[in-house]
Amino acid sequence: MTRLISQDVENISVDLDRFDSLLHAKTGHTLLEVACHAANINKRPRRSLISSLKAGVVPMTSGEGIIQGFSETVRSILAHLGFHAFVTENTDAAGVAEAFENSVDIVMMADDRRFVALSPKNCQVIDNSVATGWGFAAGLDLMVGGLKGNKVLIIGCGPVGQNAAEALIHFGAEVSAYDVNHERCIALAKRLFRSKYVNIRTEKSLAHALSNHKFLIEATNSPDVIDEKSLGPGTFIAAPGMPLGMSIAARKKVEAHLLHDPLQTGVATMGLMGLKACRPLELDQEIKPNG
Ligand code: 2YH
Repeated sequence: MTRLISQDVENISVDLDRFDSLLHAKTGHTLLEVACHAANINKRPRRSLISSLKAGVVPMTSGEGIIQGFSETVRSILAHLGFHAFVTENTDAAGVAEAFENSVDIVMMADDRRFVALSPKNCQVIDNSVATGWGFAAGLDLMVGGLKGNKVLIIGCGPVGQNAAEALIHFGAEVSAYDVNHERCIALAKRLFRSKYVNIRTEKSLAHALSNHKFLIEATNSPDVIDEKSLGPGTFIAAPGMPLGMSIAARKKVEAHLLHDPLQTGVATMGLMGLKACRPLELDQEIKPNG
């Protein structure tokens, strides 16, 4: 699992409008719309409904400690989408207490192992790995104009890759998976068969798998896994992995069809999943024709 560093997040807050424009140019959709698609929210929620959700972001000093700018960046991504978000003045337990005392709908916090949004009112946990897997799969679905019936290769079967697999199945894709540890592929395939009665293909050779796929999820968290020779000009990649698992030349070759960010898609999807958890009836009203 990758721990972000302050350089990963330092420019995100000031660059959100540009990020959104680029995302729109690649997918035809904004960050809010990609996150809605990931959270299975079919209609863009009213701004007033989004702003009714209060999110407290709590800095956590445990383990390797605070990442400079992390909490403020999470807050700014949520605020960019219209949420009422704030960073608590206190850290750790005191910060959680402060969030509760301010009647938050969700508390967001990350230590070295998990990054979660907790909904105190209905005891729901939204995990960043789940949201990131669904967010990037949703982005790929929108970028290619629908994955239904299309083959998609997942590279890296860790928590984000596993959740991307579930999302891709939901979007109707035919999923193949590769991991340097082939046992992880087998375990994922078995789990998906048990839980969804869906068969996915497990790949032993990355080079062979890449030659057969133009739609990819890169979730390895390892640098330089994919080089430019493995990619055609028509390859589309959603890459939640940090660092990006592509050589500089590979990145340049597919830049126009590459979705990659350290925090934006995952946090935005956590926010929309949080809205769904906390305002289900209001969201339901919005999609009824005369509601
Ligand atoms: O980056 C991380 C972990 N690798 C989370 C993994 C989730 N997939 N955590 C961020 C730690 C933030 C820090 N405790 C802070 O600034 O609050």
